Formats: sequence, structure tokens, C-alpha cells
Amino acid sequence: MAMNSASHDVAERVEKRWAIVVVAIVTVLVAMTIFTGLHWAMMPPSRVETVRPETLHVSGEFVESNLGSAVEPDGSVTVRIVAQQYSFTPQCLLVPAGTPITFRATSSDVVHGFLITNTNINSMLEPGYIATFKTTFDKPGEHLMPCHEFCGVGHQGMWAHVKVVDKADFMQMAAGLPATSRRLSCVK
Ligand SMILES: [Cu+2]
Repeated sequence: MAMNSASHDVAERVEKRWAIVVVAIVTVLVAMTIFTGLHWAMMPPSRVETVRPETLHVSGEFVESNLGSAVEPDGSVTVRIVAQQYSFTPQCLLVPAGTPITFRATSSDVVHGFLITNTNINSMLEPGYIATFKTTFDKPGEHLMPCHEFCGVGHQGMWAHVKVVDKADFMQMAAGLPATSRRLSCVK
């Protein structure tokens, strides 16, 4: 009887110790999630939008003439991008500094990665789904945009660039475009 109650005590102590370890690990992970969510504005997209990858180039939002940066009536900018093996269209994104930017991107073939260095943008581009991200670039400069999901033999060469320019310069370039194609990029 005495043996039994002694081993019962040991088991209880060990169980309590492990319970504390588990609660501590969960607490650290939840704290990290809250920290990155609030501090880096990293969070999963809140809605799911679908698109047909087979007809992407034929009609709808992602036809080639609609890709690139467009100025919205409220002064914000929307950038539409298609990823395919092994490039992005456009290959060089042109955006203004100090302006809310919405990126809308999708893939026409396999899963690609969408990451803009030194920003909160980091996602996968899946065929059939539209990834939407919002950001504001504080100052003019250049950012790299590598595909960071292995997508085939040409994956390591799949890069694009993001050129952030002065807001006034950007708006002047946008105003100078013909009314039929109000889309900007740094590659013609
Ligand atoms: Cu890729």
C-alpha cells in the first residue's frame, strides 16, 4: 500500500512537470503568432477568391493588358500580377512611395511563391486562387521579388523586381498614359 501511494506521488509530480512544459510551449507559440500578426502585419488572407487558370489570358481581370499598376479613383494603386513557369508578368513592378498599394496575384500553371523583400508580403500563388495583399512603401527604392516555392527546373531563375518611385512622378506617368491602357510597369 505504501509502495503504491509513493509511486502515485512520483507519477503525479512528473505529470505536473510535463503539463507545465506543454503549457509553456503553447504560450510561447501563441505569443509569437500575436506578435508577428500585430507587429509585422502578417496574417492569412481573410477571404478566398477563385479564378479559372485555363482562361486567365483570354478574359477577365488577369488578361495581359490589365496587368501592372493601375491608379484607382480613391488615389490608391492596384497591381495585378500573373506568375507562370518561369517568370512573373510584369517582370518589373512600378509603384509609388507613400501610397496604399493592393497586390492581386495568381498563377497560370503551378504553385509559385510571392515575396517582396523588406515588406510584409510573403505568400503562395496557387492556380485557381487570387492572393490579395496590401502594403505601403515608405520611400523610393528597389525590392527583389523572388519565387520562393519550388516550381520546376527553372525555379532558381524566377525573379521579378519592384521599383518604388516618388509619388508625384508616378502619378505624372500614369496621367500621361493613353486612356485605353492605364497600366504601368517598368518593363514595356
Ligand atoms: Cu515559380
